[in-house]
Amino acid sequence: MRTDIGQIVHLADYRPTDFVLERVDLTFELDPTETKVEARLIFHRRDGVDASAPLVLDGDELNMTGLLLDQDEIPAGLFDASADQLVIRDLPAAVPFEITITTIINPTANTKLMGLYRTGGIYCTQCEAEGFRRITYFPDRPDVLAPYTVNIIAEKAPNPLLLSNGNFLGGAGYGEGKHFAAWFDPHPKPSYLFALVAGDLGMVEDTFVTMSGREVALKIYVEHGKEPRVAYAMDALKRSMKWDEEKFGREYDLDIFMIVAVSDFNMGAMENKGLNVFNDKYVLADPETATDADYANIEAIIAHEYFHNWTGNRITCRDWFQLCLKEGLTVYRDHEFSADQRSRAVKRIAEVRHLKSEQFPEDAGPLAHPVRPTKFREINNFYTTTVYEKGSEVTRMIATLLGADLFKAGMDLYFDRHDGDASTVEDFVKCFEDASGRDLKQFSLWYDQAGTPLVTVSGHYDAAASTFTLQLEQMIPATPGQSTKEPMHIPLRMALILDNGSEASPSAVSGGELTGDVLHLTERKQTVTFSGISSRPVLSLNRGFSAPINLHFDQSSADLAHIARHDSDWFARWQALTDLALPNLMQAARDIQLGKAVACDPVLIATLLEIVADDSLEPAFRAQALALPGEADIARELGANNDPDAIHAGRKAIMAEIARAGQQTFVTLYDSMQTPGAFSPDAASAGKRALRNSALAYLSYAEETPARAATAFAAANNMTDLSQALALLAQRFPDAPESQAALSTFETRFSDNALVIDKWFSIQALIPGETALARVKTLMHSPHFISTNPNRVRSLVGAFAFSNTTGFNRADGAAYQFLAEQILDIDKRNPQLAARILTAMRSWRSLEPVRADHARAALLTIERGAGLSGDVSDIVERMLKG
Ligand code: 0A1
Ligand code: ZN
Repeated sequence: MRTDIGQIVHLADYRPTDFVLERVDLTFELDPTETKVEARLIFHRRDGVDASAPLVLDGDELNMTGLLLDQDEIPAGLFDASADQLVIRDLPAAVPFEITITTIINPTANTKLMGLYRTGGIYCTQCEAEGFRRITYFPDRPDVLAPYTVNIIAEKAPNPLLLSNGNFLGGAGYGEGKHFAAWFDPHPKPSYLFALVAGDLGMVEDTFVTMSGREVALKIYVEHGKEPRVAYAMDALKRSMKWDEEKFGREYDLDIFMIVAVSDFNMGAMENKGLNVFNDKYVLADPETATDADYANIEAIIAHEYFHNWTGNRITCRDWFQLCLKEGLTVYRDHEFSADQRSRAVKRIAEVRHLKSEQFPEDAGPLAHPVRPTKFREINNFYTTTVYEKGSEVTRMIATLLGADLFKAGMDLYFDRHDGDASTVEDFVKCFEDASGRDLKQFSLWYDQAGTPLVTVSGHYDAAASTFTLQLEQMIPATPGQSTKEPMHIPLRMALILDNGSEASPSAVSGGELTGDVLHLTERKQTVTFSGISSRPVLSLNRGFSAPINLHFDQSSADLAHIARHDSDWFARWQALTDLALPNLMQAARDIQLGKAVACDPVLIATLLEIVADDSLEPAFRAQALALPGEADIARELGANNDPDAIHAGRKAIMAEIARAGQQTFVTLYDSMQTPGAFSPDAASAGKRALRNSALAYLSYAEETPARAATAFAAANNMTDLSQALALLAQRFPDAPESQAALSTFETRFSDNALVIDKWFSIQALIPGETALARVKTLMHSPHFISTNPNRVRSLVGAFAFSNTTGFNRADGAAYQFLAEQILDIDKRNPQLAARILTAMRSWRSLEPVRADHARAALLTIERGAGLSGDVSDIVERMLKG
């Protein structure tokens, strides 16, 4: 057991290690329950470090069987070894020395899926963030970089494949029935990027010729029989490699790039140097089993992990507080990649939807933290949407502030200056300051201040003076540990749209800086006047979501409809529709609570129907327009004291009104948005499917019968259409015989495909209402339920807690208690997974009082749980305190 559980680590306490690690030489003798690891580590004492300073190495649940200094046994009195630390005293002051450590580890018993573990009969590792210390004692921190040699010895028959980072050195037989392989990674790397995979897997290979003409072997390993489902991932990999050369000038730097897909993995994927390990959900796809969303995710995650080779691996983080340095930047890069591969506007809308539904609640609740935190108890709990997605938005704002050319110059400088370094956010920002000459000091507050800024705006047109005046005010809400905030530098892209849809060009601007279309809000309060505006304009503000803020601007329905129809920025059009819809959805929830009839603003209905019927607009954009803000979005806007049942019923009522008004439009769309011929996962075809399936969903409200969805289910020839029809049947008409029949057909047809059975679980976990909890409990006894498989647990328990707003938030609190029991159970095997699912309750304080009391009681049940992990106790305590 680790003894540092509960200790808080502070950014301010950072200091370099006393000893410099020069080289790492690892030998693994693999065995399912007794793997022997010999680590030979060459160190020297850092200049200026006291000769009496001991070498302190991290461990976690380790069992050491040997310890040598320069090949001689170290006498008992000169070291202390516990399961979580090794301290060695009396080491040479001036010359390098070699420490050899032997540990015995049990990969089969490793249910935490950190360190070396078994999945699907193979050996696999996960070392980020602090998993390497579960393999051997080590300075397990990202600023300790060294080249690694890895020797792997294993039984040959079950383990024909022996893989590690870097380039293959060679292999041979090794005694009876065994063989070995040696790998060398010349690029100094931190331990979190170490990987080893051994076992028997199928492989698909290809090659990529880099911009300097080097041929790189590309290999994707999957379970035997799954090779036909790898083609899309391989194609996405080659496109990513090309894109990074073209857009960022980054070339791959080894002879081989490998991806291994495994079925038990705590996260999406991992960027280990030259040997990425993936959750197989983000590798495997074919039309019969993968949805359009799956294809898009595979493309994005393959790209993300590949892009880490430069942003993360070649330039890594000095300490874990700098996590956003690699994650925020790499998410920004994968977002740009997907935008270039697909429709940029639709991609941006999807990003912002995700940011608002996941990151904004995190930033507004007890788990709020800065993009670069200053303290943590358990680093695993900081792989958050704030670090990733808000971190990406901060990078995007730098690009917006500087413009494309200076942003590129800053990135080039960063790669030049810091290649091979373990860097900080300050290093990164300095590159943009040096490349542009712009002072980014105030801007840097985005890294340090948590909370979503609220910008309140009012506008006034003075016809006599031909001026348009904007009053802007920013407020950053208090968050745990940060009660007061400084005003931030907020880049707001904007336009003043005239009656005919054209954009006004002001003759002068006073009271604020406008560069191009970017208005710089830097003060707490600012009044900006635009002169030479000949008629009353409609303000389009925060175009493209240039800043991740909440915007309060009381615009009339007519003005919003004007933007929705005429703005040249598609994102702004979607945003205006959202702003038109939200007050209706909020009012509907209030009306339901008061027992009043729900009514929808005719301007919303007319604008929406006009847009979705406009064939000059991309189908994917129209589908986004039809997807009204979700229940979590409405809850967020309503703020405190919200009632999930009323929100759900109100949203349904609004959808039904739109559906009845637009029934003919939806029938036409449903009939016309077909994608005949062979299935193609391209963005345009996916957009048509999305629009057709939205029409189908609205028609289920207009027609109030499962018939059309049942026909769609029977006719579907791809997983997108099939799963959407099934979800519609199950979630809208749970008791209909058609729905029960479809669920069982689906189960039988895909019973041997784990990723599709995950969908079957999620679809049922999301059936709303009072019966949901009993259904989820029953499903946990299904023969398909595997409590040790993270994807399966997430697809049932996770989907229920995160996304079934009515079922999970039932008024009697029974589902909160159910979750508490599940968290305590999962925590015994896999603390990381338990902690992550528990964050589903992060917004518990904004529930109405009865539910909030039940939620608190469930959190207390967890807090009192025996033997709670550091991961879960960190989350539960912050949730109760914040
Ligand atoms: N660096 C990975 C995320 C990751 C983090 C921790 C893990 O441990 C279970 C696994 C993966 C990424 O950003 O993709
Ligand atoms: Zn990442």
